Amino acid sequence: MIVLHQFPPAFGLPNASPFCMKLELYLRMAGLPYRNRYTLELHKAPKGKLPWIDDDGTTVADSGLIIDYLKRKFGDPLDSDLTVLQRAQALAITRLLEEHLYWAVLHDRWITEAGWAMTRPAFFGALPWPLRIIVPKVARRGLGAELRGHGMGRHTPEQIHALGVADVDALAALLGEQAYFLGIRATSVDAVAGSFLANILMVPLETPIKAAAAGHPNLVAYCRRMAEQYFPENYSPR
Ligand SMILES: N[C@@H](CCC(=O)N[C@@H](CS)C(=O)NCC(=O)O)C(=O)O
Repeated sequence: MIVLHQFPPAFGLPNASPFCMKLELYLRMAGLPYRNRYTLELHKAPKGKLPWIDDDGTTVADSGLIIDYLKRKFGDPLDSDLTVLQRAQALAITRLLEEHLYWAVLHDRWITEAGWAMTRPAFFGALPWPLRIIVPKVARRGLGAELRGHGMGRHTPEQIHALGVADVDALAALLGEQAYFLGIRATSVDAVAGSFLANILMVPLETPIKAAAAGHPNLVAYCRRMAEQYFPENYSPR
């Protein structure tokens, strides 16, 4: 049995980490049985980040590498008939979401005061005193350093929002009138897009990036479609 090590649910979502939610979404889309193990123990994760899996003694870290592993071991029901062009489109969409838009969202959650007022209690509220005071400060400082290391954190908030809005507008154009990002059938890139868009549209934090996404009816409908199809039991869509 696959054991999925991920953060506990937060913000009314299956997971407030888009990478954790992506993997759980993929497992559901591919029809693979799994069990959740909710954890905050990053030091036990093979690469110090979540999610990771333990598949009957085989540990694999990184959502993308885990999906590659799952495809090799259990087959590829979602992507096996994709063309070379569709695979390239999926890769480009994935990179946009994971390597760019993600960092703009992190900025809004961890650096802005409104975001921090939501993130801090949701992620650290269950810690005992004095960890509840110390850990969030250290984590926020570390996240700020990561944002600067990436480069996103060197921009002004206005510039970060403009960059994120451009990503969201591009996603809306790419989705167009299609039901899923590559056409009429859901493929693994929808695990990425569905989880990242839910982490913008279905989180109670009002930002220019969320407003831009909410202004695209196709993205809003897509997000709901994915939620209702794959997480009918534990979503509280806003
Ligand atoms: N490339 C990784 C990224 C995973 C990732 O960034 N996870 C974040 C949560 S969204 C994490 O565990 N952060 C903790 C940390 O960096 O200390 C994947 O696809 O799994």
